[in-house]
Amino acid sequence: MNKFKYYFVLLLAGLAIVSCNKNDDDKTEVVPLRDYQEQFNTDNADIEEYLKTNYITVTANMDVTISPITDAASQPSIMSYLDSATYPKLVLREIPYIHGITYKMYYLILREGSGVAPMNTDGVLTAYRGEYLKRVEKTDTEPEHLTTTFFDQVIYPKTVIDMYVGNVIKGWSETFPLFKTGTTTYNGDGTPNYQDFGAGVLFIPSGLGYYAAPPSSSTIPTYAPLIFSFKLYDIRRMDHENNGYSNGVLLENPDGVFDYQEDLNGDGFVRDYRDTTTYPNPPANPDDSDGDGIPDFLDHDDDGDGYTTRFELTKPTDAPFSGLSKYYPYDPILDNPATPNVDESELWAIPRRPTGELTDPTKPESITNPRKFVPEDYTAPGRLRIHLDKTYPYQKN
Ligand SMILES: [Ca+2]
Ligand SMILES: [Ca+2]
Ligand SMILES: [Ca+2]
Ligand SMILES: [Ca+2]
Repeated sequence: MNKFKYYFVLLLAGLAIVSCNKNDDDKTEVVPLRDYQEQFNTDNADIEEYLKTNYITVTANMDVTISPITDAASQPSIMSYLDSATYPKLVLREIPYIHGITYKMYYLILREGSGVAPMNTDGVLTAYRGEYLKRVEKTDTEPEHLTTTFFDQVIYPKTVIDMYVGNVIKGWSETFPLFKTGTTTYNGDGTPNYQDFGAGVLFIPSGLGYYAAPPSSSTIPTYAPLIFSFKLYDIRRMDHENNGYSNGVLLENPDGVFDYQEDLNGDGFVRDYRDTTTYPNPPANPDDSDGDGIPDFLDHDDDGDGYTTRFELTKPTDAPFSGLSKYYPYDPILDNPATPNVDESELWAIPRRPTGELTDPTKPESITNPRKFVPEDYTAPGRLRIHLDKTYPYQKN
């Protein structure tokens, strides 16, 4: 379903590999990608040195300044916050499977946030500032040392970034779900005020950044670890089934179940392990109901029963199923008190296989003698919803 996307990614990588033109005889030298494990070891050593030799100051609005330590007594290193009981707290997170190795990534929690966390495939509205880390060789006047160079920032974000379709670096999508939004109030002119939002600093090894292929429009060198400070202002829930690309345009056909509702093991992440460029040795996918390799968040038929999820979620046309949509919502929706003239309630959520009386109690349950739905079938917590139940609709044999 998404193979076009992978071709695109491969093409980008290919361009980076062959772009080193040499000599005047028009021969192109192919530079192989560096070994992922070796590059990670180098990056991690640089990041750890940086964390031990720099300190951070944070304003009330979560703006950060990181500077080299000049007075160890008054300037605790960033590394000293590792596993701290209070904030700031530095965390070392293991991220397995990407490029066939287990990455480790440091991130600093300045504040977790009081709102909701995005999935790794959701949209995020974030203010951020990015720098890259570089080791400078020894010169006659200076010893070998690490420098950081600013490359990009957004202070007043207006665009939600889709972390899946937008193809953001893994250092972002593997970390943002560990933070939450805050609360938003609006000024008289409609401009937003964000409070209590999650904020942090990411220290990203190059393999979870741009590796050998930084954006050509940027000043980032190849194989550069990245440092992002960010504020998570808002998120947008996404529903990502699509039919690939046509002339570069994504043909969207979502199934009506948001990605976060297709996260079967509830860990905040859904991943497509068919992308063997990113996952050369993939694990079993915990978010793939029918085990066909297509994770639920991209699968048009989650339970593999031959009926699309969209079909299985379609409400009958007779009363009392009238509502705002012809499809069942995932859970019942309550009326919004902020809009007293509109009734947004949708009581008939995605049901489980019906558990009521048989249509004809004298005969066994079958495709021609189904049970009737009862109200709890639409509301029982933890119910196996029909689009994930292979035994519904009733099988023909
Ligand atoms: Ca979906
Ligand atoms: Ca998951
Ligand atoms: Ca599947
Ligand atoms: Ca199905």
